[in-house]
Amino acid sequence: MRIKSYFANSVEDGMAMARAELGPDAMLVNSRRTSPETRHLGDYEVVIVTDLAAAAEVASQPAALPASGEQARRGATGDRLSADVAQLKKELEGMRRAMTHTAFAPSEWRVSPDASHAYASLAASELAPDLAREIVSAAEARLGPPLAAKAGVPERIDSARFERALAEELESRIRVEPLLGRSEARPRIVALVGPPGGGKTTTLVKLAVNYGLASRRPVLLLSADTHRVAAAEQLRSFATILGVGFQVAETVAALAQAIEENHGKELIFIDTPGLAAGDVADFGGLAQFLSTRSDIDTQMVVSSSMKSADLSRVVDSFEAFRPQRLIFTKLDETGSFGAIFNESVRTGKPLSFFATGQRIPEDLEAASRSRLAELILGGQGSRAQSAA
Ligand SMILES: Nc1nc2c(ncn2[C@@H]2O[C@H](COP(=O)(O)OP(=O)(O)O)[C@@H](O)[C@H]2O)c(=O)[nH]1
Ligand SMILES: [Mg+2]
Repeated sequence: MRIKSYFANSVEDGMAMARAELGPDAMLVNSRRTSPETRHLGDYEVVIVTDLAAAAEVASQPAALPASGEQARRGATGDRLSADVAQLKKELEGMRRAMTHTAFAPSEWRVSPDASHAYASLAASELAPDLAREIVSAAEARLGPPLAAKAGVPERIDSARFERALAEELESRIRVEPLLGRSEARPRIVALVGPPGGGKTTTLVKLAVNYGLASRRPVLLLSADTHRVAAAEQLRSFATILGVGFQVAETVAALAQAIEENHGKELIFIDTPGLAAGDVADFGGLAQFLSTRSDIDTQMVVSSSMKSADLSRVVDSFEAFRPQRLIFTKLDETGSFGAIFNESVRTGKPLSFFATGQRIPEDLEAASRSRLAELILGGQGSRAQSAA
């Protein structure tokens, strides 16, 4: 960028001088009447720039540019002026950045860049705005009362301490229960419900291997998924490969009977049909059965790549099943993990397991608070790793 001041008796004359010296792309960015000290150089000071992008930025400055008697030489380069403009540009850039941040930041916050940056990253993880705000404020409160910061001067806070406080605030709001079964009830009976394609069957098999076969517990896989042809067959093949018991239950009565007959098993997993929101009402019998049996632990399986609003709708549509816990799948398919957090906070349901890929049985993790906080805080663009 080249900036020069020209002094002339009219703006047109000043422009003509500039074009003669700098070429046709010289652009006027500012003109004003000269001060009494510089009047002898001409009636007008005309500030010219040859870089168009810079011109656009400089032109937006309403304030007149400073000039002094010494530098005001007719047709001379305004070295000081350039320095002033550069300084002004820097300040403007800083202000612009601060304004973007404060557009997000609620006014009760300290003037802390860390806080507005934290808010921006939580928002980027798709954490609900009210939760993000609450968490950032709480993290700030952990740092103690604000130091006596001058008005408008950003308060310096210990960034590492603030990040820890932020992670702790996130973690304190996450409930996890990586459990299978209802308290003392034996056998442990787990039913997985959820929309189609969420990963119920895959996750069920992963759970059966990791928590059944791996510790030599007798396992039964029960398919109540008679909605789709071949759905039960998928589970039957897995059962055959794993060498565990398998039964299909066509009706609720058959399901109850299969459970009754297999009281000697330690773990019973029930696979259910994938239901779209509109189908849930058609499965009232199954919902009634699963939600009223005090020995059945019903868990809802949903994909973490769903948008928060859709997730809420889907989870709400399964309320007739009274799922006690949430299993999130496909963490490997998303870069923003806020929806998992939002939904767990909204419903008050604890998180039980995370599925992180298609590999059976490796891609399964017990849900952990620190893991989710880490994904949310460092999650943009990073991928979930498998627990294998
Ligand atoms: N990438 C990825 N794919 C998954 C995960 N869990 C399940 N899937 C895939 O999602 C598809 C549907 O899974 P399935 O278990 O049949 O879903 P269901 O209809 O709920 O029983 C299959 O192709 C699975 O391999 C996961 O955690 N990550
Ligand atoms: Mg299935």
